[in-house]
Amino acid sequence: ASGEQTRLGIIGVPFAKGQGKQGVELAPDLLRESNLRQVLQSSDERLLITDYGNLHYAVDESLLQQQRQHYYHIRNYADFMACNLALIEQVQVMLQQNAQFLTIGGDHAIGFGSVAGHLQHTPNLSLVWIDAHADINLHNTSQSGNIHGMPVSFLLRELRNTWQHAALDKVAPNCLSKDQLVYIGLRDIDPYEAFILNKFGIRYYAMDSIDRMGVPKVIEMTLDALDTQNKIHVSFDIDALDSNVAPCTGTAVRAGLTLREGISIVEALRDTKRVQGMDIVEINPKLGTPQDVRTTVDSALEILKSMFGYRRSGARHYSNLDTGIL
Ligand code: 5AB
Ligand code: MN
Ligand code: MN
Ligand code: MN
Repeated sequence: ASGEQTRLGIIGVPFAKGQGKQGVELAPDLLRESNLRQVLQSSDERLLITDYGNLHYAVDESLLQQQRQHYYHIRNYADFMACNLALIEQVQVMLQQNAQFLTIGGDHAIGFGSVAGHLQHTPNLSLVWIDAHADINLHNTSQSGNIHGMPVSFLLRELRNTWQHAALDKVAPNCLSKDQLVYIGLRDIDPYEAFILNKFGIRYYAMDSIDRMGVPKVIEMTLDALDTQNKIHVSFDIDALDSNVAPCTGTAVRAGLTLREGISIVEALRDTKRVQGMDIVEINPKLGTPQDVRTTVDSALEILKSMFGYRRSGARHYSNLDTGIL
């Protein structure tokens, strides 16, 4: 019955200029070739999937001027902003036409546009950022100049004024409040990022918290912190997973989440029935052997199917199985 279908929109964002390594731009098409659609569809027959293809953007002169005048010390600011402006629009279109959306990166610089677009459609939003890194550098605190380490700083109300030349109040007037953000999986936080997290009292469950409390407790505390009226955005950086299950990523850090822990987290978030948007980012098929690529893509597919319906317990929607055999 069409009444119970859930529409899911998918956009690929082959953006690689948030960091220095070629290859992340290949991930959207690689996931498609790896049967993403069929994997999701077989995890829940009620999904009605629309693939919007890959995002295109054009850089205009005013952004180049912003870059030259104010943000010349970070790499590819104009491309970053142009891509994210397009993504902000695209996410709103997808949410007008679908109940949920999935953004496939690309590097994590696109987390800004994906969440910002979501916020423009749904101002009361909570964000769960699953990552080895906090991605909350400012243009003047980043050691690398790589903008994939900065997207969260564009989203938070409390940090808006640090990007005073970016016209954020015009391009993304709705922003996230710090108490509606929770990080999970961190283990490589830059010193100034730690300063920001502590100054604003941002909640983060780094790997030591997972070790001490385990995933169920961390999830419980995460969900306790988030407003139960809010929709949820989950931004999943594949480098949150341990490099033995996700070797192909640009900034791999060892001793990360097991695949089971990753799946548990995503299943628990899914069970809230409040997740409305998700990103999967930083898969780089140019790093590692063909076997490494297969391992990384398989892990990503496991994470995605758990988010969009698959249950290890076998719990599922049965109507297509009720064919009269029993
Ligand atoms: B990712 C680092 N903090 O700013 C920086 O993969 C790494 O999206 C950022 O989480 C990693 O360059 C960004 C050292
Ligand atoms: Mn990240
Ligand atoms: Mn990361
Ligand atoms: Mn990374």
